Amino acid sequence: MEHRIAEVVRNTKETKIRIRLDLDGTGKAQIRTGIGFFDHMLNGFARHGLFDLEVEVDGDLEVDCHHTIEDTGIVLGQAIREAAGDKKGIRRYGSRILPMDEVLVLCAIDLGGRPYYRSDAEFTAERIGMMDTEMVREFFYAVSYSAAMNLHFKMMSPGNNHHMAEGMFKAFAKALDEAVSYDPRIHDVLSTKGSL
Ligand SMILES: [Mn+2]
Repeated sequence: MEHRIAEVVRNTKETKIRIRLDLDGTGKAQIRTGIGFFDHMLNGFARHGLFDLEVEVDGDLEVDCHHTIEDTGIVLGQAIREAAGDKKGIRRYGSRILPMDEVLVLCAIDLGGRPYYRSDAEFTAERIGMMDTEMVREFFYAVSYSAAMNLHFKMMSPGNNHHMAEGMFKAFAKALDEAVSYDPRIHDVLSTKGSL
């Protein structure tokens, strides 16, 4: 089977970003965003989604982490959309309830071509390492509109903020892996419209 790969480069005055995504990888990651905790999250996303992922970001961290994280979400969403291609034969929907110690988080996605983001995750700390916790929402919101996917999170059991963020990234990885995976019974695009 041919690997579904996308490489996206985006350069602005605030950030320079290159992402290469292989949806049919094995979980190899090379991540460098300049934000340690964010690297940790993207590594977990690649590893647990079994995607091969290269992320190089040169962002205006002298301002704060906002542009770097939001723009990485925009580019990752674009890479997901491009790599998924015409979406023929894929399951389209994916979901996962993922535990991380005391935390339990649900992620559900639909690669149906329309963006929507909803999450009830509320963090109690302002920051995890050098990453502002409010950027978790900004990141996933950017991914959802840029990939044109419905993306929902339910924080079923909140707890340690590191566990909450990491649980969300891993649940997203598992849900996306399912949504882009092939079902041999689906020969065309899984939609009554005929296209996604
Ligand atoms: Mn961790």
